[in-house]
Amino acid sequence: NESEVLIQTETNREVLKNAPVENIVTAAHRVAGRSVEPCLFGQGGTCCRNCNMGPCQIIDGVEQMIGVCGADASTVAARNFARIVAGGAASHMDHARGVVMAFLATAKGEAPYEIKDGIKLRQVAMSIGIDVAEKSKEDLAIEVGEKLMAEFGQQEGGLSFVKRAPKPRQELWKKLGIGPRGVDREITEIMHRTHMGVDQHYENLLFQAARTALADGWGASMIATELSDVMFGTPVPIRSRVDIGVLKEDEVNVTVHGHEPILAEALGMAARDPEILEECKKVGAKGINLAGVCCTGNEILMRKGFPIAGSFIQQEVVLATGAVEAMVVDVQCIMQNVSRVAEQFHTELITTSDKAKIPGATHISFDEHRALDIAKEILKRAIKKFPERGKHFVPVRSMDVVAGFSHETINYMLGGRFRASYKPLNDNIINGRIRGVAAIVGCDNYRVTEEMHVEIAKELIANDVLVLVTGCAATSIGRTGLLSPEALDQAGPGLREVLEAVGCPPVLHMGSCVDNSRILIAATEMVRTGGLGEDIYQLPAVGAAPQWMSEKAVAIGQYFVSSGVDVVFGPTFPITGSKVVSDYCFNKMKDVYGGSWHLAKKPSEFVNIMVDTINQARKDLGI
Ligand code: BF8
Repeated sequence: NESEVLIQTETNREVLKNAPVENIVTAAHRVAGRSVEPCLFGQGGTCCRNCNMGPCQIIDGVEQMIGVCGADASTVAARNFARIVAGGAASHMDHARGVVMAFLATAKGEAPYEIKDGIKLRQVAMSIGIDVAEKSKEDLAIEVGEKLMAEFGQQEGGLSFVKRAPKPRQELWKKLGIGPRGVDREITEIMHRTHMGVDQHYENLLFQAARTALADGWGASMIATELSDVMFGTPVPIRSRVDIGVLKEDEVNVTVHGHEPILAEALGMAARDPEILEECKKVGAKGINLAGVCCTGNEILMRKGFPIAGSFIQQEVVLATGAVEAMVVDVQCIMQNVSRVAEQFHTELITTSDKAKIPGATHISFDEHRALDIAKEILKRAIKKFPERGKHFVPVRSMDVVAGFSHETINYMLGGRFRASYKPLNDNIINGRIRGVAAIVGCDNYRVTEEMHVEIAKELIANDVLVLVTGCAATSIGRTGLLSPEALDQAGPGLREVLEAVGCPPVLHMGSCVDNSRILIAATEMVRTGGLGEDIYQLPAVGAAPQWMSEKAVAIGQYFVSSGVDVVFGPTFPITGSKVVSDYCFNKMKDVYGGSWHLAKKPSEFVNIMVDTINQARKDLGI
């Protein structure tokens, strides 16, 4: 029923109404057109498909409704939850592996990138116990890369970056037996322990889920962020634009969609190559307009200022403009339907990862050793498509954003006039000008109203809460103007006073989803600076993913909870079919980690939980 289709964002509605091809079908239409309701057993986490005696659908408390093997709702929900975390963490781990491989190739002079941030390289090296004295940038980079690469296959011992966490936190993980041993090992163990007839205690399963999530946040994601910064430059504040209106009439529009910065950086380099510009001229285009979709967009926005054409829920609509010559994708969050929408236009869909092929797409295998040549080949294909652009509709709407708030930038900008430090931030929290810090992260999703991220962010800044954003939440908040210093007039008086003095927006864009690791580092720095307790759980800080969609979001949420942060998810959470596991995640984890999961549906519920959590932490600190 067309009238029930909830098309999110004004721009999406405008494009679909004016698209040159009628009846473009997007995820929003498919949600409305579903003939069966989503399965409640699946939604609550109590459908077990882990062996072929089933599938077994289990209702908590109904005696005869246990699995054929006898598994009850708590076992099944915990097993399924652990597998979700494994899926999410694996994505970040494989992403990080790709970054380290490109990093090593770069250090050895075998890839066309460079080691851009020598200062950060030395800081990273020292933080993982490597002696930096008298080593060339390249030699040091090889040593760092090899040490971190070895941690993927490591069987025993800890991960280097875990040692950055506050000492009491590390001791807690040790006591609980959940310090990650190797990046890849924890995933294998989850898959083993959730196989039929292995681990059947929900708490034990959830400890392994926590350990795997920590291997993601304090391992893989941190490796990806840190080495990408060293290789491509640590973000500093940069102005750009977001929303579909960034597509250009007179340029070859190439959207790059997915996650790994290695491909996008190469396309960025190739887009400015004289040979490519010459080719553009030949077809009457002024140049290449490279625009991001999803987290790849955040990566090149933060570091290079390239615009973002769309978040997750805009990926099909970006193509529905008929103005995109090529959509180049790598991995994660790419809907298969982009292929069908592309086919309705002149748009070429190009897959580049051998791990991710899509029927109907052209596959050009990307290899960092030949990055620039491959990027040029891709752009030449896009340029050839430009003369074929037929009827199209490019909306006017796009919004100014300031991005680039790495933890180093926050340190520098909020750090006072004389030297970079978190002390002024802590002082402003202690004196109450800033009530606390909240992260709004994760996906956007067709299951909820479009304004969730925005309404929550607005309410929080009005309450003097400093808001940090990453992922598609950052893009959707960016579309409404909150990522620009002009939005400070919507902030509470204390927050406004602090941020006005340094010219910061009230909502700070910290990057892609792997860049949630920047928030872990910022939190650790706040603890280390003093005055706000000895461990992360004491900070007046909270996280939320109000429109989560992907397994990665759950892995991220779990590493925050296990690091001591309260995290609010909604509108559903995949363990609610088991009362025991719900009680454990929503209550008992607070005793175990100092932070727990929370569930909310409406923006006002999110805000209440988040502000209450911050107020309670302030009270406990006596500030
Ligand atoms: O890693 S926020 S929809 S793009 S999963 Fe995907 Fe979610 Fe967007 Fe990035 Ni993150």
